[in-house]
Amino acid sequence: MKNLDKNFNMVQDILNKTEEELKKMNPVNIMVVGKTGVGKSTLINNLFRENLALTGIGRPITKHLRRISKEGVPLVLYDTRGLELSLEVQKEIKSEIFDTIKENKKLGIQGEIHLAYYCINANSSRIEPTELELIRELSEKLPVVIVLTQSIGEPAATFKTYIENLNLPIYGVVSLMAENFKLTEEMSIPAFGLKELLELSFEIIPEEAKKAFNNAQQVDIARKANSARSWATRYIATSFGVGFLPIPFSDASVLVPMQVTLLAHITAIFGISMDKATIASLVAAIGGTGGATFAGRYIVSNVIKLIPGAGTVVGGLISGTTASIITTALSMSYIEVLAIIAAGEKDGKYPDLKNIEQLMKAKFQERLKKGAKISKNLDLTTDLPKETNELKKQSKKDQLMSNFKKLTQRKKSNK
Ligand SMILES: Nc1nc2c(ncn2[C@@H]2O[C@H](COP(=O)(O)OP(=O)(O)OP(=O)(O)O)[C@@H](O)[C@H]2O)c(=O)[nH]1
Ligand SMILES: [Mg+2]
Repeated sequence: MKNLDKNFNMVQDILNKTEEELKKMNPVNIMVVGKTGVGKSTLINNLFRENLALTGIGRPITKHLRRISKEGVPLVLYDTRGLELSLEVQKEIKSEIFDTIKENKKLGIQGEIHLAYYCINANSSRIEPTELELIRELSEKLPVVIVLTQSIGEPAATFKTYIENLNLPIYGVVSLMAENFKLTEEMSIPAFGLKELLELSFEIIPEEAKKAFNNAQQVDIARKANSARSWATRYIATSFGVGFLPIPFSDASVLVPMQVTLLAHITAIFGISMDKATIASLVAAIGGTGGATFAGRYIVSNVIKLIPGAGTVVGGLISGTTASIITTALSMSYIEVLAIIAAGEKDGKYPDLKNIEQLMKAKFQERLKKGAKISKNLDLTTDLPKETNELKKQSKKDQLMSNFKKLTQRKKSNK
């Protein structure tokens, strides 16, 4: 374990592991159907991370179908084009759509298309028979949600009611405005409805695709944080719960691979575009090394000092509780900071690295103190209640005293 202390590059490891996790993640596959200009790309760019319709790699898989994906985002989109053209073309598109659905179905849960958004401009106020036919036929193969795009005011609401009354075999109708709609220089209609679409989609897609969908979406950051928190809590409980044998401080670096796994998995659950520099700042905040090279023992010995009652580094032990306080503080503060970064990223703002480092440091210390407070009745080197240890010490003293007395009495009687 000693060599782990030396030049252990935690940052690169977190990045590699996150990438590995992402590769293992089943992607979520969504088809986006609708005439040109209704707002398919705008919807995609606002619902998912990384301006996918703009920056993703679009590859034509048939004449009228494009497959959009991007490395690091576990999402595959199928975007239609030309639906507004002649009936001839519409027929072609239809057969392309159904062929693609069929082909993908053969690939199993990982490759099949999980959901279709059928986009209609809310201001069109009418839907053509050919579109209705396509929606009906599509619904036989996939769960379909009708998305009413660019919804404004009363006419959009009336159109929604009209569509709902058609009793189509769909999963729902969602009205939305994917991006703030500017009316004048001073006035705009704020975006709405994306969260509703997200929640409905989560109900529809199979369990296997939910993790990827949560990673790819950028609308509900709290949802990402909650899912990361509950995973981390479970991981920590199983790692440091009953059966964890206290480890000597000198072996503290055994905790580092665990911490790498933890941070990488949290990053993968969250779905966030972080580069090496950002992770380095986060790691520097807790390791205090200021660089990418991370020494496992350094964090433990420095962190231990921050936990009241955790004992001293020299010759001490790290109990399950101490390990769990450190790791919980690490994960929870990391998640808090990721949430802040993600919220900024959505608005195209990237926080200053120095600020990230300071924020992480502050959150981490706050969490450590909180953890130590909760466990203030425990001896943090053994996990036994403090009173028990006191009692043990007392009884040891008593025994020594009585032994001493016996000895001195024996000596006296020998005289
Ligand atoms: N403000 C605002 N504008 C929107 C919204 N949706 C669509 N638009 C406008 O409509 C235009 C067309 O939207 P796109 O998202 O490109 O439409 P599309 O369905 O992808 O069109 P094609 O790629 O040609 O099939 C955009 O340039 C926006 O100006 C929205 O939610 N808010
Ligand atoms: Mg488009």
